[in-house]
Amino acid sequence: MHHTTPARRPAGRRAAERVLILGGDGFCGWPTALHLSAAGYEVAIVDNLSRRKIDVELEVDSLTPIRPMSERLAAWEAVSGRRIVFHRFDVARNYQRLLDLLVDWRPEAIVHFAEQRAAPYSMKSAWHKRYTMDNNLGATNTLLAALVESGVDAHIVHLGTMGVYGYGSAGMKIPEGYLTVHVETDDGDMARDEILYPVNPGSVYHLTKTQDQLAFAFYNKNDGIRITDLHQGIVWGTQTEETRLDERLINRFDYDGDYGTVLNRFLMQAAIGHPLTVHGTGGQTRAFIHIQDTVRCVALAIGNPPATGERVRIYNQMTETHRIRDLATRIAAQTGAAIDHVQNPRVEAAENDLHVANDALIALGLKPTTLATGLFTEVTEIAARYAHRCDKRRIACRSQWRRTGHAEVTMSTARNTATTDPLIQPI
Ligand code: NAD
Ligand code: USQ
Repeated sequence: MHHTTPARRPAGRRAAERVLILGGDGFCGWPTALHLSAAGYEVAIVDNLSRRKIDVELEVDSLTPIRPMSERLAAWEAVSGRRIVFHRFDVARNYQRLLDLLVDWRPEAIVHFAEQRAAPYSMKSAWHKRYTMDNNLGATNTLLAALVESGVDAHIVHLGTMGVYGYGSAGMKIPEGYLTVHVETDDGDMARDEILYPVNPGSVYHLTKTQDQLAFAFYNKNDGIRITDLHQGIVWGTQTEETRLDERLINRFDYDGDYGTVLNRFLMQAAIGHPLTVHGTGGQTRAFIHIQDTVRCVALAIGNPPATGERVRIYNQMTETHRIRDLATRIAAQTGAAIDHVQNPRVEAAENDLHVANDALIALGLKPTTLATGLFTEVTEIAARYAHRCDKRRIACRSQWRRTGHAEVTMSTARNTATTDPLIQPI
């Protein structure tokens, strides 16, 4: 291992100059890397390209033609004159590579996107549950342990999820991470405390994010690691100011039953004349944010790091909430698409209300981009333009949260291959 002396930073510079982006080839990570590079940060990406390999496993591809990493980076340099460095390795498994990189490059901020992020993928089979847990908890703990070992005082900005809270609340707005509780002590007094908001994950993927929270709380308390955990809602949209500069920079667009998220799926379905696939009654209410706001929020978090000794900061990174059937009705009214109420493959509440506090990012200067016809049009146009790349066989959500009958469970346990998805084989 060779260690170089870090370049000295001139006094009076901003909170971070060098930003390491773990998972920087993904849907949120790539536009974030470009946004930060355009803003003048020195950016390096780490990614093991697992997301591209999962496309191979699922026999699907991003609707938009994403380019190989070397082409992406060359295009960015040609367009902006700025370089982004790429390191290909597995954050969960390659501790030494990560440690060396931290010690050599000494980033001031690390954005952590490097996790398996699809709830349906995490529920496909025992293999997928184990992979998601191993990968996500492994990546987070490896990062935290390596950061402690390196002695580098970098601020971690992690992408968490609104799903850690579940999607209901006891008649109150979901606060930003912490809940104030009043507890009766043994001598009858009332003690006030703040605890992490009780978790209520809806999938193995969401479960990993609830466990990430505990890891952050621990390393923050024990080692003083400075962390901002962004509890993000469902991201929609495709392009940002930077990704639309050149077609070779285009962002990925997932439409398949595992990785496609609901609003982008509906917009894409409308564009190709497919009925909108509402799960059950569509009474589920969820939080949303546009991809352009995702990259702005990450930049705001980097620019406003916690002080030394401060507890983990948790921000709810969402701009609005919508009921699924209302989204479908709105898109159908605009495009003439049909609505199909399909059987819900998930175990989730059929109807819920959702009220969320998001004051912290607004106070830092976020100007929310809310659902507007113009933005719908942008996504629909992207979808229409690349409709020829759509494989309609991949639209249905085949990943089931629960086996349907006891007999099936017994059989599946014996063979360890239970699945309704013909693509899934035990690995
Ligand atoms: P994505 O799958 O497109 O990107 C994740 C990237 O991380 C991929 O490029 C993948 O190859 C990489 N990666 C995964 N495991 C890795 C590992 N062990 N080592 C190195 N690289 C690894 O997902 P995304 O939509 O960009 O999401 C990024 C983060 O934001 C995730 O943590 C996700 O939970 C969170 N998030 C996403 C959404 C959304 O709607 N997309 C919403 C809320 C939160
Ligand atoms: N749904 C439909 N029809 C579809 C697809 C989904 O009705 O065709 C429903 C689902 O049943 C669910 C809701 O839409 O009730 C949202 O599903 P989704 O796939 O859009 O989002 P989800 O699985 O929750 O996961 C996504 C991201 C994940 C992130 C999460 C934020 O993939 O990484 O953490 O959104 S949140 O939802 O706030 O937890």
